Amino acid sequence: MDNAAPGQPTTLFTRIVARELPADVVYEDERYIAIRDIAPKAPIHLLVIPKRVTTRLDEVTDAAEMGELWLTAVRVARQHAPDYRLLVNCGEGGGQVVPHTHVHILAGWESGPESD
Ligand code: DGP
Repeated sequence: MDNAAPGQPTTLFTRIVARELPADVVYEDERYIAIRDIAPKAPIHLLVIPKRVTTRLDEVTDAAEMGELWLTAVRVARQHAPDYRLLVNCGEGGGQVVPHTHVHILAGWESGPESD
């Protein structure tokens, strides 16, 4: 499936969307892809990635787009676990490494996030 907006910058994640790099894809629609994180920090660790490239979450200024991102993250999370944590790292100082907006889904602990 193509990127939602042709001519946008290439990122690690657009290369995954374009299938130029391998990934374990757990969900995809016209505007989003969800993959398993390559270095999981929880028994279930997924990334929900908008195909329209923004560098970081606070560049998403449209309320509908912001809402759709979170609704998609919730929907994907619920497909994998009854309880979960959603997390966004925003900027290097916030722990962001890949400069393409994404929501982490963390789940699957036996008794909550601090149990591992
Ligand atoms: P962040 O720090 O919020 O930018 O998170 C980036 C995440 O992306 C980090 O948890 C590791 C993951 N990641 C990095 N490179 C790859 C990759 O090539 N494939 C997959 N599936 N995940 C990756």
